[in-house]
Amino acid sequence: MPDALHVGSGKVRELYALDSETLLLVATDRISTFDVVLPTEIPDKGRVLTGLSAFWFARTRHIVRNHFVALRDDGRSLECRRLEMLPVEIVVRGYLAGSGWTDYCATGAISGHRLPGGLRESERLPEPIVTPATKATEGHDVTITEDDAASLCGAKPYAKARDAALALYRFAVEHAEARGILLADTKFEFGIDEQGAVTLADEALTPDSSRFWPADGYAPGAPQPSFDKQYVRDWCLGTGWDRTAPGPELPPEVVAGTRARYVEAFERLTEVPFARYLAAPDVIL
Ligand code: Q0Z
Repeated sequence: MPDALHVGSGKVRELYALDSETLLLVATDRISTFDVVLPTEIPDKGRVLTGLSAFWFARTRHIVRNHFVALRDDGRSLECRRLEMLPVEIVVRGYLAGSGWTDYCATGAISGHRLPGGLRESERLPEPIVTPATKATEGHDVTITEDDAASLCGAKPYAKARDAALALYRFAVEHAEARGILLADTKFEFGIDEQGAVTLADEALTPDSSRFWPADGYAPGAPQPSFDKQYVRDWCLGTGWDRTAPGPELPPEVVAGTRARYVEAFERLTEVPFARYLAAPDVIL
């Protein structure tokens, strides 16, 4: 990236500044499981995630404005407007999974939302709930109440971001369900643009920022298999790996099987053949 300044790294993404008002988000082919980045890459995983983000940005502009500026021809890099980020992540949950299930079991509530008794793991909630979290620089994000999020963001910006997050989630759930994918939960980030407007940022509605489950075989009462990562998780645990770094190298058949699941998610959700995206990424817009 000779003409860009590196400004940040995530576990599987890199962030560059192109000029004072524009950033470049680059999705790599790195994959993490059980919070460990594996030594083996999944070819095109970054392109799948960037293409999916761009797809959702292009189709949800009627719900809320977003930071998207352009897709680069490499298919994995997205130019975006630099925003003043809100200091919380906005998680929307439609099903009881992950830390939501853990919190419900311990307290009967998630992020201050009191839920009916007797719900099972992975069960659909009566209504989607918003469970904001602080952004930890290291370790796990911490779920906070909506009142705490409103104090951190300002009441009006928080209310706008939360309403947008719920509307985005409902839109994506309906789109995905019609294509055989359950969107159990997802995490959004918002910022404030130069005009003071709450704006959707970061990646959106990708398998790395969401739980995608195959609708086929959905059965509450147990954890559901991840649409994209289940093959990697099962194989890694099958080696006897203790979930500490470094993770195991993946054999070629596990790499190929996992790549195929990411590409399948892309094609089901976008209805664009992945080869067409690779040839000309703008077909997704
Ligand atoms: C996103 C992140 C990544 C490391 C900052 N439009 C924006 N304006 C200002 N800041 C951001 C954005 Cl998207 C922003 N992150 C998350 C992404 C690598 C961290 F690729 N941090």
